Amino acid sequence: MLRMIKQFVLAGGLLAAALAPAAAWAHAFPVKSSPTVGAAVSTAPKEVEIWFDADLNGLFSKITVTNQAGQVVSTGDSQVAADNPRLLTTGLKPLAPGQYWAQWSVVARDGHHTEGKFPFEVQ
Ligand SMILES: [Cu+2]
Repeated sequence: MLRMIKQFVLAGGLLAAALAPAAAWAHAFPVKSSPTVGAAVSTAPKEVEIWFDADLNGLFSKITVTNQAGQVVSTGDSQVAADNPRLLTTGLKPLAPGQYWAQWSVVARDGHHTEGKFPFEVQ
């Protein structure tokens, strides 16, 4: 019986050791954004901000915003905030009412790439 418990504890310890690096090396995924996902805003935003759950590599991280016609309405290069390595921002041209997509493509400090997109609407 004691032997069984010892083996169980050992197996549990190994499992924890195997899981810990995976958690510490998580990729970057959005935790919130402005505008929020699927939002309908009455005032055209001047920028899109996305907060991630891991530090970003600014060289390889960007947000591209397009209108319904597929035209790019984001301006310049996306910026990782100087005071927050998890916040990525892009400027926007003046937005007319309509549907828009914010596409994000980022590389976390662990070197892993993730991407996705979400819609928002200007009323
Ligand atoms: Cu990763």
